[in-house]
Amino acid sequence: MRRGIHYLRQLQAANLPSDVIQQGQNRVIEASLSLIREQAKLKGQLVRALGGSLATTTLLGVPLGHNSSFLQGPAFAPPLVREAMWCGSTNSTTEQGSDIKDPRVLSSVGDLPVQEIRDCGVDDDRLMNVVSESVKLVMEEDPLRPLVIGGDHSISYPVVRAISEKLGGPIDILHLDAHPDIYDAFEGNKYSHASSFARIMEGNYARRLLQVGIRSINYEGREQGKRFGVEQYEMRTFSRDRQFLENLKLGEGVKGVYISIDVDCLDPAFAPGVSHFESGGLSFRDVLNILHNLQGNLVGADVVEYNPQRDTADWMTAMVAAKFVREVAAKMSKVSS
Ligand SMILES: [Mn+2]
Repeated sequence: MRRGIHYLRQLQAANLPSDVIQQGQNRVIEASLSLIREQAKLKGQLVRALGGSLATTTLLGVPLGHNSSFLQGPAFAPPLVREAMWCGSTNSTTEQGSDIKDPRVLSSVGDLPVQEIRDCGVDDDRLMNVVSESVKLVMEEDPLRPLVIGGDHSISYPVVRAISEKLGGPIDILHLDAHPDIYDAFEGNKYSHASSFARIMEGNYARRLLQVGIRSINYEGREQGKRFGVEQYEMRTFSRDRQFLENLKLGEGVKGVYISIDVDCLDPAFAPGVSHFESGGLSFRDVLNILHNLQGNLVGADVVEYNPQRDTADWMTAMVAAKFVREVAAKMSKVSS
């Protein structure tokens, strides 16, 4: 059972009453959220004491891979991305001059213990709510703003939902991906990584959804795109669209801008450590040009679908994902020196 729950069956086999199991699950979830909450409180206090920050990007790892349709390696991504961010082969200054060693630019609340929660038999309806709760705990602490390290793309739904609910209205989303991830329920799974943007659009959490890098899309993907008014920019017309995409202004009249980066938006030549090799993609510089020139108030972001089990021996794609995280972090933070 791929999406199955490993230890719960053993618990049931031991004839434990369901209320015992449920109370245990509640305690594990509460303990998990306490760890995130206390880290967020401490980091918020620290940043406020230092002063001068209107927005501090805060990393939250969500090591969840079981909603993938093909491989589940993204569950192992967050620690490797974190490690690559501080790799001694490079320095801590981003291309536009922010220093990610400044705790007002970049902070962290650690990783949500997704596997531990699942091992207690918690189902996805509940797990997705826990992901949302963890994002809200970060946002409780002004000026922290969440940058989530996935995980497969299913996490974008609970993350965007949390941000929209917390801010009290829809946001604009810039979604970089080879795939539109907008199936109604891929292979019957409404939480599939291929369905996250259908859930987001159904919930009215986004006003505009711009999908960039698309090159694996079928009839349902296009129909769902039309149904939800999605702006789909396909790779086959990228040379024509480039000018527009490198001058985006988003988020005006709504609560802000969210950026979701699936590492497979890149051509696999640039990023082999992904589950779905889809040739004909963006270069890393194409994405940075779009990102650096984007005008808008970033309120959250994710970098998802890095799959360490597909990476090269020298962790090349971990460095790619880490640079995305660093550059997005610099873009989202607002620090006066
Ligand atoms: Mn993708």
